[in-house]
Amino acid sequence: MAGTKSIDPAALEMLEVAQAAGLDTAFDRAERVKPCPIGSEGACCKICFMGPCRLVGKVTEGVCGATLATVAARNFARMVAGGASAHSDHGRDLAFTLIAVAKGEGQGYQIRDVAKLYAVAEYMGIPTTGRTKEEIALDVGTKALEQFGQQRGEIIYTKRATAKRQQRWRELGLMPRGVDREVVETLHRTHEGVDLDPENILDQAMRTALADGWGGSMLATDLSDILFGTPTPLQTKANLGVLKDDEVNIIIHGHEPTLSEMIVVATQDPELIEYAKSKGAKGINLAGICCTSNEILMRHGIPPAGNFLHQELAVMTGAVEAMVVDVQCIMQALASLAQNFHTELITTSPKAKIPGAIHMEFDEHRALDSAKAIVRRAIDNYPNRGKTHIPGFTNDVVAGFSHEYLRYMQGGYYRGSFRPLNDAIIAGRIRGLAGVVGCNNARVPQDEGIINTIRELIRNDVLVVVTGCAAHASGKHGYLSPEMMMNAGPGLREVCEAIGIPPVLHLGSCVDNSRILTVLTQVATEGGVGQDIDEIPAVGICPEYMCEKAIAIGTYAVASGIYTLFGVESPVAASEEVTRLISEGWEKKVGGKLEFYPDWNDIVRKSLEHIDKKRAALGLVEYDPTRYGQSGDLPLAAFFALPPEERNLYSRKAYVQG
Ligand code: NFS
Repeated sequence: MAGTKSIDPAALEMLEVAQAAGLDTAFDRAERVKPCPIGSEGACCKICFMGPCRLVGKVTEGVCGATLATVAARNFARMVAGGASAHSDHGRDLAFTLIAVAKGEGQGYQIRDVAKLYAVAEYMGIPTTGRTKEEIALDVGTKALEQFGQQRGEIIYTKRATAKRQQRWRELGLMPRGVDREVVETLHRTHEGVDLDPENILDQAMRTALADGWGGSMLATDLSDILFGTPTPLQTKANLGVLKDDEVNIIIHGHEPTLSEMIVVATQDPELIEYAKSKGAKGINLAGICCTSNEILMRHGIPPAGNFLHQELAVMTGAVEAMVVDVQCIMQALASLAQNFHTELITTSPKAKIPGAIHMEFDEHRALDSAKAIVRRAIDNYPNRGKTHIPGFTNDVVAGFSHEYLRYMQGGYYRGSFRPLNDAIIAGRIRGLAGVVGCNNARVPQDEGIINTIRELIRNDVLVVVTGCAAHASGKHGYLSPEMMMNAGPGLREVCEAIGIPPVLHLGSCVDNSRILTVLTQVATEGGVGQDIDEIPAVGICPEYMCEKAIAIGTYAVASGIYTLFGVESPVAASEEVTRLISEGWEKKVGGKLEFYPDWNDIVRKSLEHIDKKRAALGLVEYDPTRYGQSGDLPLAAFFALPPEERNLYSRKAYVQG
């Protein structure tokens, strides 16, 4: 049975442990708790108290007369609002942190990337000459905060889209205002008896998503880079095998880098390391789960223990002294599961408490003290550890490709550009681009859709970028290691060798999907492969989506011009009209469309068809897998003949920050 639940050997091993111990996981609950067939397809309306109305069979309208399309569109728009809120609220907290740091009140934090601070100040029209970095940071933080609540007019970062895209948004009335306003308006419009036109509701869903993608999320990415450093490639390992039998294991799980960054600092504190030794441990080992893991992976090389469905499995190793969580994607089941082990579940955000967990509130004004207290508590728990079972699976990972680094690696610090990438697409060495992103979902085998999709795409010379839990899946299964270029198609392999990259590039957490928007815009601006995102041979894929954030991301990807394919099932399948509106309808408007395919084979097929169609529309040479691959084999063989420690293709020294 376990074999159908995951393709990850570490997960399968832990599921056997769970079964033997009689412990329950999301994998089991997904079998027991059947999805509601009406709600799962978008046909349930529960926004007023004459209902809930279930629009199935002969029932074609609710008590108020709302049609199935209106109900499904409203449900969809509310998912977007929920997802956009989560990502953007995370961005807002980073603005508060930057302001605190600028005022000298952010204990332990500093401004790590001054070059990025200047770049962001320039976007925002904030003067930099003759000013200290703190003065600039204060203005940037304050301006960022205003962006969230901007009531009228276009938010600043939409200027970062191509001129064509901006024009399109303006003409369609999709140009977003601040995300707070868009979310509130979406909740208003989808209240009982307001906006009843499905198409109009879905337009507002796009506008709300854009306010996140080109607003809240993009700000979250930029402010994180300013505070914690813009990522450059780092090497580490991934999967549950990164936990250590003889050290204090702390897992940081959730999303916000403000917490995890300070925990990283605290775990490196010599005094605390000594304290851990005094308790019989050899040291302190930090690992991550979900997106906060991506944040500290790409900036510090902290190993990820796994993705969303690994959170319970990590606790079940019995080797985790503390699982420290902040916000988003945290299962309530962790609290009761942890009762079976010595593991302490520690919540840290005033926004996210869990019954049964220990709450140690994290305050960014005394961040380091808060982090040290948490680490100390974990150390104190080490002597309570019982029997452990750490599955011995890890894979090599290279992570941390920011769009800045991608530019840099294609021409150096002064002459960075996207020209080599565009030339490779034009020549057909690279067939096209794909972003594979998003979650695990306990209703489908863990990692199966993600990994099969990626494997087939790189085999077909599609360069893949990954974020979120799809990035963790890639890491766990070896897809983020340079050796993976052996499995890429011949043209893509040549490019990977020439630039020195794996065929699958880790771009960060889910808010960093905004980096994908930036990369695609820069590719369009570079020229030769279309003047706007919808003309580029590129797709967005979310094979195992689980939450509203994924729907929000998918929607801003589409509104930015990306053909976006989701796995699992469509949350609006009940309404043919809404299904048509978000696919063909949106394609006519914005050039991108949203489709759902439960079978990853369909996702791969549709993606390649789309990429080839876009290549043809641009008049590029037809993709031919036999055209390339001879020249590259020799250097590749020489590369792998090197001892592993000399195979580091990434000279980090050359990339000067700040
Ligand atoms: Ni994204 Fe991150 Fe993972 Fe899905 Fe959850 S961690 S913000 S939502 S499950 S990818």
